[in-house]
Amino acid sequence: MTQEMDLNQRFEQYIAADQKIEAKDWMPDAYRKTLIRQISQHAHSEIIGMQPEGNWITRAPSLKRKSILLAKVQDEAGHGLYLYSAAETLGISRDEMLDALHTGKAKYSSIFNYPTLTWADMGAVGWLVDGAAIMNQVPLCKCSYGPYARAMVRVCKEESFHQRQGFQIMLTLSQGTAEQKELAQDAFNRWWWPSLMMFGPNDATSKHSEQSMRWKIKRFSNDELRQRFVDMTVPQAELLGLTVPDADLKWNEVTGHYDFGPIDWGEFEQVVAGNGPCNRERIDTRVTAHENGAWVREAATAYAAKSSKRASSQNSAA
Ligand code: FAQ
Repeated sequence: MTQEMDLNQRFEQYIAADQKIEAKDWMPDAYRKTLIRQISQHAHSEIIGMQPEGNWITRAPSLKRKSILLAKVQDEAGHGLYLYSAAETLGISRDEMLDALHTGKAKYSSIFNYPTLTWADMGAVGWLVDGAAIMNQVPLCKCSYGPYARAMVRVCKEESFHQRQGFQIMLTLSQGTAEQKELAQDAFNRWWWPSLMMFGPNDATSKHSEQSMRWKIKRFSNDELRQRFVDMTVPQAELLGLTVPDADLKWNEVTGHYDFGPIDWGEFEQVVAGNGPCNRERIDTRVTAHENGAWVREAATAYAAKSSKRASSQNSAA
């Protein structure tokens, strides 16, 4: 009991001193549990997030756009892998995490349950979804858990490239024909509110924020980050010549921030509960891809077993 108290005290000292907690360090069960929850949800979001954009690889308007989109979608797969690896350091296996995703027990970001209807959606997703992801994830580079914080550094660099390529698609469309500008506006209209929902429930109802901020997993609350995102994105929309789909949006001289209209939390809850426009399709596609990849996993396991047998027989011969 006293030993646990000492360990806890040391853990708290590390957190207070902004020192990283590493995989082999003692940590409270609840800290471990919430990290597994957040990191695995984050990993699931990255790999499910490949689907809405993967949908447009075969229909990109040029070879250049196709290769850029292909590279972006591959980056998201890589982010999933770093994050699954970071979560594994906490003592959960990749199979357990994937099983939770496939059986609907684990969450992933609500944003990926919306359809990508036109090419302009590739612009809107890059600009808004990756933009929101960066806003949320840059502070995670300073998360108290070392393996998560380090994974986020590379993820953020790549997300920042993704955001710029999305903005560039929006810029091209909004400076194009009237029809192209209309496509950009339509995509903006459909992705704006779901992007604000990505930051999670408002501070009054967010159940994990307070504790996660105390542990320095999260550095800012959901509402703080959402507000920063609005403040950053509105001038970008002006530059594009697009209209933010919010009649209540206005600059507030007193606070120095944009005021924005109410978020439809009913819609958010429905999407998180599995009833969004594409929830079923996303999981079905993921499960099918996993099943189709069974032979690759079996071959890789057999190869690894053979290699380690060869290595151990060479060792014993030497
Ligand atoms: N969707 O108490 P809080 C990307 C859940 S990656 C679904 O506020 P917390 C890259 C939450 O899990 C995007 N569920 O929770 C990309 C919790 O449920 P639980 C993903 C949501 O953890 C771009 C409950 O509501 N990014 O975009 C959502 O303190 C383009 C209560 O919420 C991350 O995961 C939501 N939007 O704060 C890829 C970043 N929001 O677990 C492809 C890391 C909340 O009790 C293409 N995660 N919930 O069952 C975080 O920063 C946090 O986990 C939050 C939520 C901010 C998402």
